[in-house]
Amino acid sequence: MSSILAYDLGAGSGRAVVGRLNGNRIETEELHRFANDPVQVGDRLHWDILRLYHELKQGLLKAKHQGIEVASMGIDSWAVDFGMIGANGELLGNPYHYRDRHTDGAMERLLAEVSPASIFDRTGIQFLPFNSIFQLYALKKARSPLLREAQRFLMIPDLLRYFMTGEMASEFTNATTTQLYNPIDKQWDSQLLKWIGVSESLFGPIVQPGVLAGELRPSLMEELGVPAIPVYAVAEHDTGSAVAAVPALHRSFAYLSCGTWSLMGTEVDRPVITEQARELNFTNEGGVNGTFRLLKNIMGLWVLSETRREWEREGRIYSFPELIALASQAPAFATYIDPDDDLFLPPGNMPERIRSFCERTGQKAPSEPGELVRCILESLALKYRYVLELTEQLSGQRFDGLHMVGGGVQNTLLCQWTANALGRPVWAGPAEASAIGNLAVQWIARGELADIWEARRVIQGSFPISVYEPQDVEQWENAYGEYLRKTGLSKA
Ligand code: LFR
Repeated sequence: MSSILAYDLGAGSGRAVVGRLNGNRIETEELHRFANDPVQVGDRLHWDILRLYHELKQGLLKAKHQGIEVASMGIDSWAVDFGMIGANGELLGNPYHYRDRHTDGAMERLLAEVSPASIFDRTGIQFLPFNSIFQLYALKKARSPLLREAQRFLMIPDLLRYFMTGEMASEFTNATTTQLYNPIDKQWDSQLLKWIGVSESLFGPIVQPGVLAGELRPSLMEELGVPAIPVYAVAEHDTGSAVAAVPALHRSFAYLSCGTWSLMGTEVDRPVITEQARELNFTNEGGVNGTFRLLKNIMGLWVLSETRREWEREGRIYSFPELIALASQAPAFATYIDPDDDLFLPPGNMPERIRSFCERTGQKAPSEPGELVRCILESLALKYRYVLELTEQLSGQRFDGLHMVGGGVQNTLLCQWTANALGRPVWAGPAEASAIGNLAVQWIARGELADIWEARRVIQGSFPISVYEPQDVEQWENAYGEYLRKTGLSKA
């Protein structure tokens, strides 16, 4: 039984997970877990990319020390962010964090020159102010020296894979999130690059998940004292990997990948590039096996973690279980937010912003921690209902329930409230979906699993899935009406 390795980097933490396939059962073991703390320097917020690379090496060292022979490996991470490689093959500068404010106003500025329809028709990608297209446009407008010197654009997992192997290639699932990839022509879109004034020569070949993309470079093997390990391009966008691991047994299913972000939608065979999809701001991100993820970003547990961080700054330390306990004791349905309001995107004082949202919308502002957390979690559950109904409209399907995967499934209160808000069951698990999807793509590439559907069957049989049946449906139904009214969202 061979051991393979998945690196999964989230916006808050990363992990190295070893997977073994034992007949029809997957066994996983977390070898290494590490924090991913972005670093503010002056006005700019960066990823600590070299530290992350250091942590990847620690994963390999831990495997070696435990006598694990790693047969292959793959890396996935959050999307849209990138590094630039210069003429000498070295990284230029520190990659920006997608929540950095250098992109403020860039999307509006570009959309005043080029119509949203002409960008959406070429990409099928939702408009998020931090998409790589707007980051690059902001760099261009700021006359960033980065663009003058750059020879190659590499997204975060491509970059880390390059550090490890010395080979440069852009992986498909993550490439689609740039909003510069054209899924009809199946290549980088030259017209879009012309519009933003960025040279097409920066963009290299695109490889599909499952392609063997190199092996550890000799200097790294020597440094760590490890043998040559094959490195696969997996679904390098973490959401792509997470959805590959949804334990669905049939073609038509709805998912919620729940972590820092909440990504909700369905899997489709072809991108849905229609006026309705553009108006609802849905996206079509590339998936495994030629599929696409018709989904919408919801701000997710970021609002909660950033709220907790604010309290921490004030010296009030709460664990997540403590916050959940406080929320469950606070009064129900008191105030609501739309987590997707622009207010909540950048890092900062979330309790204050939640209060200002409530004041703006004529609601009594929550003040106690339990009230704030209750407001966030109820609002998320209700927003999930809103987006699920939009997904149904857009895809012409009706879903019997919702598959919820990712770290958010550990929040049992959120799982239950989501089932209540939807009036449908929630099937929660696995929590480590991205790492498992990363492993699954490697097993398929290695010929150990037949295809994505066999992978999903095996995942379904290997990990516990908790079922949440809806409760208090009538109260939640009433709350949904109130929610739409108070947040100003119109009926789906
Ligand atoms: C989730 C995720 C989302 C993407 C956001 C920013 O981790 O990858 O899919 O929209 O992070 O990159």
